Amino acid sequence: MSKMSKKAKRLAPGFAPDFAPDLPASLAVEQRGNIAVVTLKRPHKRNALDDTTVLGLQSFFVALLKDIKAVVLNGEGEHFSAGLDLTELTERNTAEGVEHSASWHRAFQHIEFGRVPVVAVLHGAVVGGGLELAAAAHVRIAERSTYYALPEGSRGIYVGGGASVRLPRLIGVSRMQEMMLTGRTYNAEEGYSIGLSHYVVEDGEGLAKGIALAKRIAENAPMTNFAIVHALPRIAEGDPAAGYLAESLMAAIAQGSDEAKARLKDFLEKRGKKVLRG
Ligand code: 1HE
Repeated sequence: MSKMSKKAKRLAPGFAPDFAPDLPASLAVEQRGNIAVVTLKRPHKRNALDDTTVLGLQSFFVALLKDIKAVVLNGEGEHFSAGLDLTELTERNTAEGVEHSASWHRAFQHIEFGRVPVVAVLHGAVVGGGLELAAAAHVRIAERSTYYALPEGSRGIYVGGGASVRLPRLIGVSRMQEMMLTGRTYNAEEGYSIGLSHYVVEDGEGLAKGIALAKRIAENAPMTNFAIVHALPRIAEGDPAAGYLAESLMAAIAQGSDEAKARLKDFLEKRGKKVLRG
């Protein structure tokens, strides 16, 4: 077991053995009865999702103990997540780009089609890959500070963490196209009205609401939750595998362009625009 996982366990006493295997420092887990609360813990980077964090999420959801009946996912600091860690994107070739996108798909599949329902508690920026992560959860609660955007368009890249499949389910293809084309941001209330969240709550109240909903979900019969999580989307929508493959290919092709490289360099060297509220 790594040093980091020991640290995560020390921070959250009462874990069953192997409850949080190999968790990176960018994730914290706390068990509250039959609920697990997972926190993105990279606030100095606005919870940007690097490979280590994405793999850590996958490990956590794969290894979930039997007595956990629902998970709450949230983020520390001012923002839920600033999306993909752009420092990791600069020098990938096309094959590496496809694999990178596929690795997000695998990790987020373990959230969407894991053993238990997941409630995401959102605040601040929920942008790019941060929105893709939120979309993999089953219930979304937005604090009033939440804003949503898909800045991939302005960075010269394309979504790669499942948004092509999951976001149209929530808001429709047309709204997603418009968001990406124009760089539009939606605030918490607007996001609620178009289907990005199921609830809007006051700032600071999201976690309590998330835990309350998770406890309610945990009371359902396990097979009912299994059917809702695993069967319902497949019955309603068929198999999205072709969508993920097409997204990985498009993400890798877009990332490989000189234009993308120049724009990512601009952000990392502080010339690119931040994703601010509309
Ligand atoms: C980052 C990232 C990041 C912040 N990757 N390092 N995502 C974006 O295009 C969003 C980019 N981020 C922003 O627009 C802003 O950071 C925020 C509006 C979210 C927050 O602003 P602010 O003023 O609170 O923070 P900051 O000063 O911009 O950032 C603090 C630090 O976090 C700074 O690093 P530092 O070393 O200078 O302190 C930033 O560089 C760093 N940081 N966001 C890397 N995203 C699977 S495909 C998915 C594709 C995408 O997700 S594209 C969308 C990427």
